[in-house]
Amino acid sequence: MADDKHKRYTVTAALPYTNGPVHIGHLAGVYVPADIYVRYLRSRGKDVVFICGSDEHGVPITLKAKKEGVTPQQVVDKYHRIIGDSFRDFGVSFNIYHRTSSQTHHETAAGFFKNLYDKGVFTEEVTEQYFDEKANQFLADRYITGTCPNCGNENAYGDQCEKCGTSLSPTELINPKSTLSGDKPVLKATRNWFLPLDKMQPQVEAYIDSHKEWRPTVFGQCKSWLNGGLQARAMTRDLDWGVHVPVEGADGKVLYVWFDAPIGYISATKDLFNAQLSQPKKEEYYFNEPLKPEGAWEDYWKSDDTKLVHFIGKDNIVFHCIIFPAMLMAHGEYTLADNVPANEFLNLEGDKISTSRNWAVWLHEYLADFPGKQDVLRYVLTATAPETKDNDFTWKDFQARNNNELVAIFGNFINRVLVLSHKYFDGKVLMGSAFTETDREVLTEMGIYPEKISSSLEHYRFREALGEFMNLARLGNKYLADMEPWKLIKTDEERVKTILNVGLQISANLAILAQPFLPFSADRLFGMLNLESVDWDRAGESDLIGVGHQLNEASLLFEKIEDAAIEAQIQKLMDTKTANELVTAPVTESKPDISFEQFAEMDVRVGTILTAEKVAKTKKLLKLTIDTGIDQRTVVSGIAEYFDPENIIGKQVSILVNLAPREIKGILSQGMILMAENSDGKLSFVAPAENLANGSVVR
Ligand code: B3M
Ligand code: ZN
Repeated sequence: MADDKHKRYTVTAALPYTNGPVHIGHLAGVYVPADIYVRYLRSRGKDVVFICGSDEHGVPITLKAKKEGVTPQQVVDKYHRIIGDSFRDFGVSFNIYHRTSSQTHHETAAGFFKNLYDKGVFTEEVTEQYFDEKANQFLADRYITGTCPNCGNENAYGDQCEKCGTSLSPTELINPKSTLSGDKPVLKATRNWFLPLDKMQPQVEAYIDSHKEWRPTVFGQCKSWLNGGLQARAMTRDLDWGVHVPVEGADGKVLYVWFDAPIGYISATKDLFNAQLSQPKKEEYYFNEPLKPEGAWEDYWKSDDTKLVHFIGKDNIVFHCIIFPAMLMAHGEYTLADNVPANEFLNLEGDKISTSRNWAVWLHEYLADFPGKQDVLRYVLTATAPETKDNDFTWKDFQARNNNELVAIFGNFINRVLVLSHKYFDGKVLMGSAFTETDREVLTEMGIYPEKISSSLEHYRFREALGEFMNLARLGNKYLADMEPWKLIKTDEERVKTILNVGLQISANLAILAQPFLPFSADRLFGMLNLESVDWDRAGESDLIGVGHQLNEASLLFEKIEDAAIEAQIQKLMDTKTANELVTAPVTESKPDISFEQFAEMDVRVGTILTAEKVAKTKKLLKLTIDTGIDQRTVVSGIAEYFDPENIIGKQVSILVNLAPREIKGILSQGMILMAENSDGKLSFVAPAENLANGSVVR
């Protein structure tokens, strides 16, 4: 499909906050679809730059630094490295992975602000902002938590409720609390610069309305913002981590992180081109460097024949579709995004992915557990991509898609074609008897796929595109199964040559079409076919491999993933859940002090349970006989819901022996067994760590 309007592409992927590593949600939501799109364009020979980098400002980073007792710079240095490595390892083929703490970015962002400032775009307003008197500083939105006025979530942030997604301003929170001191913040006057989105609404609205082709989820979210009426938004903050506001009287203020971050795309593009001539800086990542003259970055941002596409997650929609375009409009020289294919969220085993609760599959951990299986994850995340609604990642589904799709369909087809070619013809590509009707039909059908897949990709329907790719593999698989060359070889070798030739042409086509989705496997497949990688525009041809061509050794493209590997992952998540429950469990309040004498009045001994039986007609009670070392006595204990009588006989326990006897359900209970109980009622015996003589004193 020719896109004649556009000469070049600028594709951006959201800049991840460098306050933690990246997980499957990031990959599924933004980076895999963006990479598929870019690899496709490159394979079509398009002029494209793929831009990303670390978002190193913003309050989450200062919060993290505080928590870890290090500087914000140390935090971003650490995660910039981890995140950049993960992207590189998963084959996310940015031209540059930049960072917003770079000098280029500080200059670019400050320059952009100054440009708008000089044009008189901003309104200056003195407003009351929350101030923490104990910490003696203004509180950025993220430093304030409170109850969401929309859904009642008690842990909403000053800028957004993560539970219901509503964006908020700190003063809307009910019961605001400073996360620095825990105190209720006070309002204090401060001057900041606002982008008058209210006045810009008509232009922004016209822009959005000219893009009815956007995903309904994206377009819909924009319209609902617009219908709510845009409001002026502060573009500066009272904070000391970020890009300093480059105007008089702005000491102690930095640019709002959502003002500076999207400009990061521009800074990165600048450095991408400029670094070709100067030496690339070590701390940045460069892949696929295009060689263009210095200054060419402007073509990628300021010409109408550049197609700008932002890949983001749904929580970033307003910033990319409304605020950033408004900034670019106010500046006047820039192109606006042609599309913003935002994804919905990916959940993990039925629960929202969460960095703070460690409920995630971290990319670096995945790679350690499944070395070499980047494409499997890329495949699964694309096949279940949350394009139209939130979706769920489960390990069982991951295993099933690997075993039943990648291994059984794509891998199996390739393996059969290659192994048979080696077995029968020493890996030589041959042609025997003429194509049959079936051969021709299959080759014709094969020829339709590239166009179908292109169309899906150009409409940002990556799931659908991958589905079509697999359908071509299915076609190949079925062809082989129907032709049964392994049987025919005994009677008609010439026919088998032709069948394998057809199979190899399909394989070469699969290699081309796999490139955007499964880049590692596509490379390996090209290697086995002994072909240089082939451009997309040749896909569909049925003579990609000529007669006489020698194939390379075959090896399995994909391997079965066994139950044990999946169970280990599920166990890891269960352990996380348990750990979280322990941390979050509310602790009951402490009791008033007692004297040592009061404590010493209790006579607690080590005893052993000799017999245990349920007390008839009760749910909770067990009747126990305990050897206390002093005597053998009966104790009625309310633990029947947690312990089966037969399992506790012989166990050592701690028993309060001088508790006044009392009658329970007609049984005289003489003492009490000590139990530890957590907040959800789970019980555990309090017993010596190793067996001691009955009657030993506990004190
Ligand atoms: N860092 C938010 C996020 O990671 C933000 C994206 C910036 S894109 C310019 O969700
Ligand atoms: Zn809410």
